[in-house]
Amino acid sequence: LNQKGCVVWITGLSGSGKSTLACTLGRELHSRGKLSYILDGDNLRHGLNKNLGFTPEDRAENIRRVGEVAKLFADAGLICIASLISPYRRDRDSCRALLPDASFIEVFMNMPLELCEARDPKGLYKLARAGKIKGFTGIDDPYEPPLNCEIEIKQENGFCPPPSDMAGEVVTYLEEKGFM
Ligand code: GGZ
Repeated sequence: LNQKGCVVWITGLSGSGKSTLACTLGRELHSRGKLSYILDGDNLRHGLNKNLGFTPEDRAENIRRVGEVAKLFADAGLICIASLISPYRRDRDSCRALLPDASFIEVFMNMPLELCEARDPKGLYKLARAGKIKGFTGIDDPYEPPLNCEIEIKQENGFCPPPSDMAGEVVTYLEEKGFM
């Protein structure tokens, strides 16, 4: 019985495809009989983190809480998929430090801002450009790309890989590292 849990931490801009990857990966793991749980930043902000905004301090607290919860799931033997912008390197690194070596798998959705902004699924970039949202990641708040992530997802020949390919890449990594 393999019960070694881990955290798959998906970071990237709003609209970079984090939630889509999280969902696709969750379904793929389920179909392979692996227990997983998705912690999605946007969802958690309706409950656990509803008292937090988007100042650097609030984002740090948001990431810290999700990191602690993710650790609990991993301790319980699950593959915990966390999907948050998590724009600041030090906040992500603090979460990594909570987990045993190799069980924090950072996945960087390295999509160009122009692509995310063109997608603009909720119209938030438009509002940010108009100055109606202040401190929006990628517009007037920084995104610090990982320096040594485990997996980087990016466009190839100008095309975004299909979510099933992205999830497949993560699954292969999890297999190689003995998490499934
Ligand atoms: C970034 C914001 C902001 C600001 C609201 N900056 O793409 P979405 O809409 O659905 O998901 C984003 C979500 C970000 O929540 P996270 O918990 O992932 O952020 S962080 O890790 O930085 O704490 C976005 C929406 O909230 N949103 N205002 N100013 N994204």
